[in-house]
Amino acid sequence: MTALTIERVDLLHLSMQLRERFVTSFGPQQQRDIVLVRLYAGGIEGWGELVAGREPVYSEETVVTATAMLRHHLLGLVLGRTVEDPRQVDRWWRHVRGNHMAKAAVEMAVWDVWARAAGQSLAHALGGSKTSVASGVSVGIQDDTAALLDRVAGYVAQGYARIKLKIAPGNDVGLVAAVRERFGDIELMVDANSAYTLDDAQHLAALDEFDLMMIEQPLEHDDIIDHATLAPELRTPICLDESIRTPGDARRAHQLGACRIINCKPGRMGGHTASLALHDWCTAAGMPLWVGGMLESGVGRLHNIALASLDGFTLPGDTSASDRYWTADIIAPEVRLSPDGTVPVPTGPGLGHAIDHDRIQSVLEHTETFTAA
Ligand code: NPQ
Ligand code: MG
Repeated sequence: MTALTIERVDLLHLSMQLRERFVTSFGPQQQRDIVLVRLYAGGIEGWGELVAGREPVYSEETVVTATAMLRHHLLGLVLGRTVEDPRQVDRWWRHVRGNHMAKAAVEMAVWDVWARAAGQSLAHALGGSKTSVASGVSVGIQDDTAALLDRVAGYVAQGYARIKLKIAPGNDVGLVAAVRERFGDIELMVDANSAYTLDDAQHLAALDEFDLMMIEQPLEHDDIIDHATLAPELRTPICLDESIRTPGDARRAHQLGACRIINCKPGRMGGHTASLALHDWCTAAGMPLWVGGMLESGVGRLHNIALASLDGFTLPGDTSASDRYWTADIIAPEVRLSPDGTVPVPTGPGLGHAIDHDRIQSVLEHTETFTAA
């Protein structure tokens, strides 16, 4: 493998409107501030996406903190460096704590550039062999039950492999009952994004009769102890999202019995290398795993699909089609759902779809450029 020297990094600041409001227990989202990383190495471009939100609601990282970390601490550790293997990148910033989303945005761009240089798809470079990945869809909280049933009907008709309902106190058991009643035995799960406490254990146990695949992150974002207390109170398996930031978190959660399933988001884990480590640990432990989503543009979406092509991602991901979130995505072609509820894993070099530069221009706010000193 040839060595690539990282010559330049551009941060492209985009403002993209969601096609519809997405309401979770964090509140409503209508727009995403997306920062793309365009990394040049050996004369080749690689792309990554910062998945932090404008507000620190999903995690403490935001677009402002993550871009500050990139400017002041992280980009200086990559510019001018030579990569033989993208697994080296994690070691360059081993003395920088946390800030996984900021790190992932660059680390994943390095994986893309490296795969392109090797003439391989990113999926292949990561060790994936699936040609398509089962895809679910995450449905936000709606104004009323009728609106939710309409939304779900549309996604079921498109063929999504499972439906995930966002829940919060006051919008939970009744919604699940209504969806079960109308759609029968579809693959169904819920995500609470930390909206409950241990005092709600009895209430959450009322979900047991609906045979949900899992309940995602019912309790605090940074807590695995209370999840371990809750787990035996529920028949519904607990899946952890926010609480799992390292492979060690997964091992400890498993040891305590805090979860039976894990959602892997490469942004939350700090990139593909850490996600592969989580994947390998889960495979060895027999822990079902799937790839989550952060309302990504096409760049982050294609990264998630490439990762989901590994065999250990055994459950459908939040790897929805571009049109789930965007009226026009920034890649060509866009990601499309097949009638069998999967999305294809691209086979071309790197991410495998072209970047739509005209679309990027139309949502671009400004660009910052960093070069090796
Ligand atoms: C989850 N995503 O699994 C997240 C939550 C989420 C697809 O359900 C801005 C940025 C708003 C990231 C809202 C899905 C967000 C966000 C929700 C992530 O928990
Ligand atoms: Mg979640």
